Amino acid sequence: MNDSAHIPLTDYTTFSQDTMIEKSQKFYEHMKTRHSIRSFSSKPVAKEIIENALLAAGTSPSGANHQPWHFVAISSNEVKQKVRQKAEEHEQKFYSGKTSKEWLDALKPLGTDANKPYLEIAPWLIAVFSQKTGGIDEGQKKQNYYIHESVGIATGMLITALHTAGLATLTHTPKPMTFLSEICNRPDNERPYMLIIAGHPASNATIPAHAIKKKPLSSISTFL
Ligand code: IYR
Repeated sequence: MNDSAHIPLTDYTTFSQDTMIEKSQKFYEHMKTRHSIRSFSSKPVAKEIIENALLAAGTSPSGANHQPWHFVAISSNEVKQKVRQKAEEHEQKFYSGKTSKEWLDALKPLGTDANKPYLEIAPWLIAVFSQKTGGIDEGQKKQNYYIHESVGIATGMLITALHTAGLATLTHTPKPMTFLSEICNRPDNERPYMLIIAGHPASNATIPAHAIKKKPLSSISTFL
């Protein structure tokens, strides 16, 4: 097939308006039950579930379809321990001194601190990397475009896929995150974007009341 060939769209599904309304409502109800979880169970999660979620994330739209992402799925206890140790080192600095009072105050309702036991307890950590260069085919070194937008959408789709599979997640962004490149042995054209913790919630997991307060539609949207 030549580079500019187009193929017929054959996998688009049409629904009645009533079905569309029902599906959109159900999806909203489903997404309302996604919560950032900070207390995980060590119950194992099959690799196949993570693979399927990553395949779903890989269908994300991206600049020039270059798919400028790489996901490192970590289940090795040894690697998880390294990640926890480095992340906690950075978080200790974040929470004791170098962060503005305004930022620390904003985090108070979440009850977070420098301790991140879930980085070892949860069965999976998924380190998301963005690629400055790549291209659509393996091994290319072309410029990538709209990298943050593309990786952001793919990460959102990953979280949605994991949630839909029945897993709890946490989006974690230790600052700085460069240690993830070293631990995961990633090449120079990649930057760590986010760390997703995935697994089952601990039986006594709680969520901050602050986190379920979502802005109303009238505040997050305008219809013209
Ligand atoms: N990375 C730190 C701090 C933190 C920052 C924000 I913005 C959050 O929404 C939550 C936490 C931590 O994980 O504790």
